[in-house]
Parts: sequence; C-alpha cells; structure tokens
Amino acid sequence: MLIRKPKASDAKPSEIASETFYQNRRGFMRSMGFIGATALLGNSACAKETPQQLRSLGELKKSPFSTDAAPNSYEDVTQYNNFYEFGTGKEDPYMNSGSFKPMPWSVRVDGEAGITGDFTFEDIIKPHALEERIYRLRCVEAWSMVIPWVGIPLGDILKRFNPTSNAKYVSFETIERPSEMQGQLRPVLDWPYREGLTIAEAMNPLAILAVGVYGKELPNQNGAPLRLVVPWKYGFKSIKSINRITFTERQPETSWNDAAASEYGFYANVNPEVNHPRWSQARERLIGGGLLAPKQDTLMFNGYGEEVAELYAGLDLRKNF
Ligand SMILES: Nc1nc2c(c(=O)[nH]1)N[C@H]1C(S)=C(S)[C@@H](COP(=O)(O)O)O[C@H]1N2
Ligand SMILES: [Mo]
Repeated sequence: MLIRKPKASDAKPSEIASETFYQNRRGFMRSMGFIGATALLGNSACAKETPQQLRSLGELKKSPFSTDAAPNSYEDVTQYNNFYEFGTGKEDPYMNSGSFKPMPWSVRVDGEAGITGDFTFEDIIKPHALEERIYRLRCVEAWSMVIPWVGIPLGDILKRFNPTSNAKYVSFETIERPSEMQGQLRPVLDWPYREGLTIAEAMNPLAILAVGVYGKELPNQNGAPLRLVVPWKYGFKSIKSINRITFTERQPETSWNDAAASEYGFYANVNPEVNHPRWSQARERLIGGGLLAPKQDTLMFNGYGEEVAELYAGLDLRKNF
C-alpha cells in the first residue's frame, strides 16, 4: 500500500519487495530452525517487549460461513501484519504495539440512528454470542492468509442502534493516540484511519466485528479490542481498533481512497479481473507457504460471490473498484 505522496517518507519503496524479503528471511530462518532462536536472543531492531496476556474467549459458536482451508499459524497471523499506526513494515505492528493499552475502551456511535452516544466495549459486545469465523484475508498487496477470527455479525450490533431510513452508509474510525501508536507521529496517512461500507454491505451476515483470533482476545497488532472483518473485500477495508461508528446519508471519506483514489476505491471488492494500476490482482501468495509455493488464483469476491454478488447487481465493477 505504497502512497506516492512525497511526504510519505515512512513508506517503503516497494511493499511487494519488502514482502518478498520477509518471505526469504523467514523461509531461510525457518529452514535453519532459527525462528525460536531470534525470539530468544533478539537484536536491537528485533526485540519484542513482554508478550500481552490474552484471555481465552471460552465457548464459541461454529459458523457455516467458515472456510475449510487450513488456518495460518498463530505466528503468521500475529507477526505479519498491516497496521500503519505502528509502522509500515510487516513486523512493525508486532514489534511496536506493546505499549498500546486497549482497555478501558469506548466507542462513540453517532449520525443517522435512533440511539447514539458513547458505549463501553462491554456494552457493545455483551448481548451477543461469540462465533468463530475462519476467513481468508486477501490483502490488496496480492497476499492472503487464512485466519480463525472470533466475532459477532456486524449487522446484529448495528441494528441495536436503530439506524434511520437516512442511514445509507456506515463509517468507522480508528483511535488516534500517537503517544501509544508511534506510526501516527508521521503523516503516512491522514489520521485517524477511516473506512466505510454501504448499509447493505454492513448488514450482510458475512461482515463481522472481530474481538478475537485463535480463540483468544485480539492482540494489539491485530486491532484490539474491536475491528472489522469484511472477507469479500481487500484487507484495508477491515479497519482495526475502532472507537467510532457513524451512520451517514452520504458515502463517507475513507483513508486509502483519500490517499490515492486511482489505486484504492471505496468498494475494494476482491476482483481478479480488475488490477491495481501497478500490479495484477489475478493471483496471490499465501503467507506461510514459503518462497517456492506456487501462487494461487484470486477468487471473485474472495470466494463469497454467492453471498454478496447481488449487492452489486447493475454496478460496473471496473468503474466502482
Ligand atoms: N487502523 C488500521 N486498520 C487497518 C490497517 C491499518 O493500517 N490501520 N491495515 C489494513 C490492511 S491493509 C490489512 S491487509 C489488514 C490486516 O489485518 P491483520 O494484520 O490483522 O492480518 O488490516 C487493515 N486494517
Ligand atoms: Mo492490506
């Protein structure tokens, strides 16, 4: 997700290149049995503070929407991330998010809804059963992972706020806390990170608010304590560490679309036929497979066409990318 603004000096010259580098390095270290050793010895650029204590989330409903593909390892899921608030490198969120304190947490709900105000994390979550949803996360950078999320259907939560008939969209914001999020000290994006969905997309049963992964609370680097997961869209739509939800009549502004509108559309549906202006979206690399693993074909809507294609009936997906 390279931004071509000259000010974005923090972004790497090529995220694709850095991804290949990472694969090389991890593949090499794994083959040498070094992964454990680096974690123990570390080095100045590679030392992780005390790991977070993450609570187990107990009994989880299994979901018929889960893929039966094998999940990536916990290490892949929690050590190869995009979360620019903690830096633009894939290992930065794991390395730099240790001092972020997600609790106590509150979410402001405002805009076109009957019930608005500030709600604690517990207020938002409590009435709902937690489900496990194993989804592929397809990053716009042409890599993917299979992740066992724990969450709640987004629509079930949103309905409790009684959106009005003017609520055509819903927008989300990430917390802005530069004292704990060192990436926010640089203008890599116009903070806070913002994303949005049409109300029909938000109400689709596939969209969830995730509160955990691998049966435990979300680690900071994965968007603690509350993040969106929209599996038929590129990963950047799945905004992390949400502290504001706004129902709107107009299409909301979103961070990546603001940064580079010709590269990142509002819809951002996974689509092998519509390339990013600088690379193909036809295929993807599954993280964790090693350098020699063949790329796999990208599926339309990331494989969820049956559930979501009708949301876009009559829409030109080349123009509305
Ligand atoms: N606030 C915020 N949310 C974010 C991002 C970010 O930089 N900031 N990165 C997005 C991108 S590009 C991807 S691919 C996914 C990655 O989620 P994961 O690291 O949990 O796998 O988070 C998305 N959510
Ligand atoms: Mo992404």
